[in-house]
Amino acid sequence: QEPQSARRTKTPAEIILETPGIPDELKKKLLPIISALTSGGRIMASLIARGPLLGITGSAGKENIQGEEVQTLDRIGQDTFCQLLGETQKVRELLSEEEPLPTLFPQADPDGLLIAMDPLDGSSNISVNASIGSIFAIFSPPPSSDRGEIFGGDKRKLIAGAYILYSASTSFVIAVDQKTYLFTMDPSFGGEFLGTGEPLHFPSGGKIYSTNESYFPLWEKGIQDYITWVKSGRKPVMTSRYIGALVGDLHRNLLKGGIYLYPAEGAPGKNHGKLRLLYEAYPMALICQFAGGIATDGDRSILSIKPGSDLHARVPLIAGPMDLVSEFHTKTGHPL
Ligand code: P6P
Repeated sequence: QEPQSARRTKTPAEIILETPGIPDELKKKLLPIISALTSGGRIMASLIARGPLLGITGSAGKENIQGEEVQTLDRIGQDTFCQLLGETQKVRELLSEEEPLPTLFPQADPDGLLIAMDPLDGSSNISVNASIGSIFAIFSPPPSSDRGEIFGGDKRKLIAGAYILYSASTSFVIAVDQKTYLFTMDPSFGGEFLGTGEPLHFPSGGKIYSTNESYFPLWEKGIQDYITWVKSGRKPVMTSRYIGALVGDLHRNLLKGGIYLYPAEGAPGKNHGKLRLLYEAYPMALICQFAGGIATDGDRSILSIKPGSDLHARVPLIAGPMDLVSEFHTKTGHPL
């Protein structure tokens, strides 16, 4: 019997319905969208769990717009979430890492929302049964006068960020109306996602840093000095944990307190790191911020970056609790 304090009894829909800061008009759009995300999460969790038996853990034999090898499950994730979100009639445009341009849903509510997604992030982990995730940024559309801009132009407003983590259990985390909530899929309860309804908050004093240190030679000196310091000069020193999937690394750091770093590589301005602004950094930044943390590009808050016309623009990403990210910025000479 789980201890009473850990009882998970609320669904994402119940949390959204009882959140005073979300206008009813927006709730009517968010509820079917969240239902589509959790339904897609159930489907993907089942396919990922049976992947080796179904022969779907390998490569799809082609590259996506990013020049990355597409895994079969990447395509299945793309098709699954695209269909489920389209069926809500509450999504006007869906931007995906897997497609160069947004998918348009002309039948949708003209005031429908815009969603940017990475349908399956960290897919190189699939074939070795390591954590992977799906990441979503949800935007309110521009005013009707600006409808012509692709994906809402710079008038779209980020209103929620969410991810699904496929791991030892399947988690659904959503940041909306200044709070970040965690739900866990209960396979014995029809795959419903249940949570306590208590908002998540980064623990302070964490001692974990997550980065791929093989890029150390490419980083600017300030970042090299910081990474050297956290392992030797800092009191207490930090320990390294890196799953190679943003959702898995950020989730552990959100629960235990840790900083995730994907710094820019090469000379400043030369390479903007690897992660995508619209469907990786933005949603993770909202999730961090509403859990008492912050995400930056090494200089400024991710949420202060106005995306340009490149919908697949990359940014460096430093994400975690305020104490560790502030410490990073102070040590690298860009105090917050
Ligand atoms: P690297 C996965 O491809 C991803 O986009 C993130 O999920 C992950 O944190 C990062 O890239 C891993 O990149 O260069 O360490 O393999």
